[in-house]
Amino acid sequence: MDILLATTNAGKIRDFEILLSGFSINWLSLKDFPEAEEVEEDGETFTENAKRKAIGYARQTGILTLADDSGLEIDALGGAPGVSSARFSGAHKDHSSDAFRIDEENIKKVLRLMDGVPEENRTARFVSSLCLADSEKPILEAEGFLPGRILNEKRGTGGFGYDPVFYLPERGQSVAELAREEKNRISHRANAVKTLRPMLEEFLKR
Ligand code: ITT
Repeated sequence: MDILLATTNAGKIRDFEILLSGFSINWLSLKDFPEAEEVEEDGETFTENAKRKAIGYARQTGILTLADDSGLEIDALGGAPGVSSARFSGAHKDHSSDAFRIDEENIKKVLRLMDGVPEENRTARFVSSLCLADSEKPILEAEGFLPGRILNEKRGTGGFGYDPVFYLPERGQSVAELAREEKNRISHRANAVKTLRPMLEEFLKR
C-alpha cells in the first residue's frame, strides 16, 4: 500500500526514516508531488492541524496521507509557542534551505522570553500529533509527549528545531546531545508512533 508522508520539514523526515521502518508500506514523500501546495495550518490544536494537513494533502494527491503536527509547550509562557512553534519568531519558511536560520530565530526568542525564569519554572514538553487520513476524513490519530526543561543556552548539535534548548533532567543531556537512534527511542514523535503502530498494523490487514 502507498502512503504519503506529508511534511516539508527535513528534520521530521529524518526522524520518520527510523520510526516508520518495518511497516509493509511504500512511503511516498512530497517530492513525489512537486505540484502539491502547502496546506494552511490555522487550527487551534496540534490534533486539528495534523488532521488539516493529512486531509489537505490526501485531497491534492488522491493518496492516503500521514501528517505530523508538533511543537513545544512551555509552562512559564502559558503553553507557547504551542501550535505556533514553527513560526514563533515571525519568520515563515519559504524554502527548506531557510529551516536552520528559522530554528535559530525561534530558539533566540524562547531564550529571551525565558531569561531570568527560575529553574523550577522552566518545565516544558514536546508534543507530536499524527493523523492518517484519506481525502474526506481522519482514519487514525495518535499523540505523543516528551517532558523536559528549557535550558539557559544551547547545548549539542544534533536533531533539529528546539532540540538544543530542550533538556532531559534524568539523562543530563539536551535532545540535541542524544544520538539519533536514542532520540527516536524516547521522543514525542517516537511515543506517538508507538501508539499509532498497532492501529496501523490492524488497518493494513483490512
Ligand atoms: P510540516 O508542517 O510540513 O510538517 P513544519 O516544520 O511546519 O513542517 P509544524 O508546523 O508541525 O511543522 O511545526 C513544528 C515546529 O516544532 C517546528 O518549529 C519544529 O522545529 C518544532 N519541532 C517539532 N518536532 C521537533 C523535534 O523533534 N525537535 C525539536 N523541535 C521540534
